[in-house]
Amino acid sequence: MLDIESIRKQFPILHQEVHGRPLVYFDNAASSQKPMRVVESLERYYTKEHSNVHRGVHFLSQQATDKFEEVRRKAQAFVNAKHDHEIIFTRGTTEAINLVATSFGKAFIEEGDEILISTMEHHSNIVPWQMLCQDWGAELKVIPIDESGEIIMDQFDLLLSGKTRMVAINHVSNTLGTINPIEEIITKAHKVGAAVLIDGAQSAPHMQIDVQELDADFYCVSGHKMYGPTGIGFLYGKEIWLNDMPPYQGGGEMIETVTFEETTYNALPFKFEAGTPNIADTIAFGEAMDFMMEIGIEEIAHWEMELHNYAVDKMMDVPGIKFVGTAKKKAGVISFLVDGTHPYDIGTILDQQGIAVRTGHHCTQPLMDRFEIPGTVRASFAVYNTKHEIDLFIAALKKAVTMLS
Ligand code: 7TS
Repeated sequence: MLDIESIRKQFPILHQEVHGRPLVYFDNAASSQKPMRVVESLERYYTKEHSNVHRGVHFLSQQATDKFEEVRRKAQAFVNAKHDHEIIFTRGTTEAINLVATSFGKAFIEEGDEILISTMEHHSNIVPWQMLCQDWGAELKVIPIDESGEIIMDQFDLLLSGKTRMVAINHVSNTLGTINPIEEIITKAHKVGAAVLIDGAQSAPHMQIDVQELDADFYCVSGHKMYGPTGIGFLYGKEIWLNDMPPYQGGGEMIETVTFEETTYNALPFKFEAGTPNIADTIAFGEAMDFMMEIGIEEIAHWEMELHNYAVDKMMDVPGIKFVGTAKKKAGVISFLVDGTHPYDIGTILDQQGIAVRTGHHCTQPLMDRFEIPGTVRASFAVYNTKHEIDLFIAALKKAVTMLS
């Protein structure tokens, strides 16, 4: 059993009032809050440890380099990558996907090739592929989903072919909470010679990931959804792909030798990390991964599922409630609508009662079109949330529905 109260104590931001009510933070899929050890790491770094990395012989530079590179090994362990040089630090999931779409595109995509994504992708896992298709004359194909928010696997089988070069899919949908059958998708994609990129923005904060067992070619995460700082995340890429992909950006760090006539590139991972990296946030991200590992990812997943089931059960009593996303396998995300009300109005009245949820299309506009809705209200959980908070949320939601009907 997790001691949620002692976990909550590590998050000062949770202990405040909003509009005169205790804050209930249920917007964790957008970004999670930070434990003190992450905040302290940032302060320590800037008050005692700052220096540039990979270039100085002096003490501070070497210490910063050691701490920075230690996080690469933590990230390697976090997703169980085979090599630490298969971890490329990026600003987050969005930059990781753009890196792959750009570099993989240059190396491997030709006119007539196909890229497969699903209906439930975040814009970050749609737009980079559209740009790749425009650049190289490839075609974007979309795997449909059913009413419950599950991928229709028969349709996936039909769309997959010898022309498919890349299947890019989220592990967990940020809007529906669906956990996708990525094991099966990866196995089938590999049979036709396609690579698979998994958008792990919503899975890495909530479930154990093993990229070797999955046999994923690329896996992308965002630190700020994993109790870490904003502006840092990473791309896992199989060495065999990364070695054959050209650099994403040019500059310092990513070179071996430079003359005006010719430049040769550095080895992995530095080939993909041009310029001074985000040192402070990377080191603090290491603290966030330690925080998760020390609690235990399985325990986090288990508690969030308990919160999810408790909330769904209580929400059934709310008049006119309609859940959007009822897949058999789900993570701690609940999207819903209430008959006769607009999501924005529900969100605003909840906010007035101290409850932070997200409303709108959640950067999944094509998914909203699929369900023919303008948006949803979304409550999403983290390890520090409690059943008491869900009770406050339900009471506030019932009040909102009464006010609006
Ligand atoms: N992919 C998924 C599945 C996401 O949920 C998000 C962010 C991203 C990619 C982009 O991550 P970033 O860290 O690079 O911005 N999702 C959300 C959300 O649901 N609400 O706000 C951001």
